[in-house]
Parts: sequence; C-alpha cells; structure tokens
Amino acid sequence: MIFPTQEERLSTALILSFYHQSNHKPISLEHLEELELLSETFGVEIKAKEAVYLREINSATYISTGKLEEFVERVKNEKIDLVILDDEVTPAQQRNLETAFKCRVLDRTEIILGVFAERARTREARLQIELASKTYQLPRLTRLWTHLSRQRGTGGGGGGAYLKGEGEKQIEIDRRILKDEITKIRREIDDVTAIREVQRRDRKRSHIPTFAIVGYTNAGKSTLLNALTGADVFVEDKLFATLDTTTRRLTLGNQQEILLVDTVGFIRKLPHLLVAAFKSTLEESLEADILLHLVDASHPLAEEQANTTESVLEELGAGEKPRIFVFNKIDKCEDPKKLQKLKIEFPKHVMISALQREGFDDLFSFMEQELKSLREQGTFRIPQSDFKIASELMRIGTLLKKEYEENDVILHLELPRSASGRYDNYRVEE
Ligand SMILES: Nc1nc2c(ncn2[C@@H]2O[C@H](COP(=O)(O)OP(=O)(O)OP(=O)(O)O)[C@@H](O)[C@H]2O)c(=O)[nH]1
Ligand SMILES: [Mg+2]
Repeated sequence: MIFPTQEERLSTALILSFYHQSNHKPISLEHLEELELLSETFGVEIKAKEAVYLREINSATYISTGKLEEFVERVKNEKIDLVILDDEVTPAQQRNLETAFKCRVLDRTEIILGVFAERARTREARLQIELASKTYQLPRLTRLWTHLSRQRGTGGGGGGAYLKGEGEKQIEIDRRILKDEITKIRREIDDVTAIREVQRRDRKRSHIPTFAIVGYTNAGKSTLLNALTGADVFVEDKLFATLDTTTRRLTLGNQQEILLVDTVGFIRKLPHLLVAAFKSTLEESLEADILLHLVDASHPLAEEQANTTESVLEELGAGEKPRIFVFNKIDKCEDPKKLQKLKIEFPKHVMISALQREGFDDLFSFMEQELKSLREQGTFRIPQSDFKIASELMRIGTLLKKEYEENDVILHLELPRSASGRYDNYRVEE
C-alpha cells in the first residue's frame, strides 16, 4: 500500500477548504469540518484550519500568491509537516505547492483513499483500493516525497524526508515498477471477480425480500441496524466506521420476514477511482429489493448529503431502485425550517431516531407498504411437462399453497411484480 505512510500518520497538519463565491463561506466551513473528521480518521493531528476565499485559481499553485505566502509562513512557524486540501489539484499544482511549503501536500482524494486502505476488509475491496491508490500515484511520481524504495523502507534509512535532487532516472524506474504493479493487481482483480461471479450465480436466491440501508457516512446506518435487529455492528462518530456489509433478519409488524443490510457510507466528491471499490462492497445492497436511504436530518448539509448519495447511487446503477427516505437523528433537529425543506424535497419519507428508538412503527408500516407494491399474489396452473417452470416460480416467489389436480400442480404464490408477467400463460383466476 502506498499511503498513508507511517510518517504521514504522525504528522501535524494544516487543513484548508476553499470557496469561490463570497457567500459560500458557511458551506465551506462545513466542508472543512468534514475534512477535519476525515483527516483525524486518517490519523493526523490538526494544528490549523481555514476556509479560504479564492477569487480566482492560480494555475501554477491553485492558491493565490498572497495567500500562499501567508500559509507558508504559518507552516514554518507552527512546525506543521502536512498540508491537506479539500479540493483536488493537478499533479503539477501539488508539486509546486510542496516546493513552496517544503512539506507534503495531500488532497481529499488521497485522504479518502488512505482511510479506505486502512479499513477495507475483503480481499477484493483491498485490491480495488490498492489499484485506485497506485493509479492516482502514477502521474504524481515526480513529487518529492513519493520515491518508492524509501516508502518501502528499503531505501537505506536515515536522511530527512526531503529528497532533493532525485534523478529523473529513478522516477522512470519507479514509474515502471508502479505500472507493473498496476497490471498485476488488475489481473488479480479479474481473478477474484470471476470467482465471485460464479459464487453469485450459484448462490440460491433468497426468497426473503431484502432492504439495504444506504446513506451518507455517519448518518446512523449501523445504529439503525443494531437497534432493529440487535446486531452488534461497530458504531462510531467518525467517518467510514463501516466498510463491510452486514446482513440481519428482521420481522416486520405483519410477520413478514425481511433481510436488512448495513453498508458503507457515501461521501461527497467520492474519488472516481474509488467507485469501483465501492461497487464491489455495495453489490449486496445493490441487489436489494428496496433501499432505505438514511439521512442525518440534523446535519447542516443534510440536503447536500442526500443529493450526493442519490447521485452516487445513480452512478452505481441503482437510480431506479424503489426507496424510502428515512430522516434520522430527529431527536437533535434544531432547525424546523431546514427540516421542512428536506420534507418537501423528499416527499416519500419517514422520521426516526435510531438512537432513541423512535418512529420505528412508522418505518415498519412504510416498509410493509413498499414491499406490497413490489409483490403480488397469483395462482398458476402448471402441467407436469413444464415441471421446470414450477420450480422456477417456487424459487423466485414465496409459496403460499401447493395443490395437485390430475397431472397439474397448482401454485399459490406471492412474487415480485417485475417477474410475474413472464408466467401469464400459466396464470389462473381464483
Ligand atoms: N442524536 C442521534 N445520534 C445518532 C442517531 N443515530 C446515530 N447517531 C450517532 O451518529 C454517529 C454515527 O452512527 P453510525 O451508526 O456509526 O453511522 P453510519 O451511518 O453507520 O456511519 P458509517 O459507517 O461511518 O458510514 C454515532 O455517534 C451514533 O451514535 C440518532 O438517531 N440520534
Ligand atoms: Mg456504519
């Protein structure tokens, strides 16, 4: 894994967010706060932070010259050894900034990649993240701090982190090493994916309808799963507490059994390179019948977070999946106007507090309703010669009653509306 390196972990950091219109300062401050949480999860100590107004972007250094001088001074005086930016900058800008600051500069993407690298559990997720990290690193190899052999601890210890005058030749070698590694990881991913595909095809599709809890990181997804099912998923007031999926059974008020899946959270400006990694982790939830989109309604940026989640879902091909918006943390919603706006924007919603276990009855009846609209009951008469159809129906539906008449079998089932049309030839009126 390329980063975070041990040195970066022990760093003290200056974190900066940016806004380009003077009235966007409050939003920028919220983004700064999120970056702070992310950076802390990454493992660095925050020494200074600022939301910076940039009238225009300096093409060489991103930050305007005057501002940059100011921050360079601060970095020097406060003995800061890492600068973290909320915006993504070009490899050249990053290089120039590192030269100016005389310390390492990381952007948000690298921080997110680092957090994921640390927390991913499954082999596929690890490989995907490694691929993303290395692909990200490739155009940035000319930077001062990326000499590979040093990071692997084989480059003869000692010496400061400041590698002045690394030869072009070394960079060329590093680039080749990296490219080889990328090819190798790609191949490994292909292998893992192939195995998973086979497993998926073999996996007997469960008759039990599945709900996936999706939503922005820290919305309270794991808290909800735990509260509803008595599961014991790790909950933390940190970003990306969950990176794996957990599935539990749950019985709704009408005795309907369902499966509930907890998933990794989403985040704004999710690095594109990580979408593939997300996809593999999210596969189970993308196969769910219904999504519970959990929103931290008490968060100042609740609306932005909900929209971010929606666009990532779309990117993952789940834009059309039926969903219920679940407004969580209703116990600490202080701004009724904001809540009202959220309600108008997402009319199909229910309000809960996962922590205080409030609103669960409403949530259950919403879930029951939604499920009903997706499934229907039907009776099918199938001749013995079409035995395969009967077993197919029993696999995709829930069998309510089975009878035999002469050589036919009569099945009463509840099954997904999306599938039932295919069997119209066998359907009988009751
Ligand atoms: N006040 C309040 N806090 C809540 C509620 N639900 C969850 N929290 C808190 O929100 C924080 C995040 O909860 P998690 O359940 O870890 O959130 P998550 O969505 O699983 O987060 P990630 O796994 O990081 O994406 C924790 O500190 C919870 O105690 C709620 O209804 N009210
Ligand atoms: Mg979680």
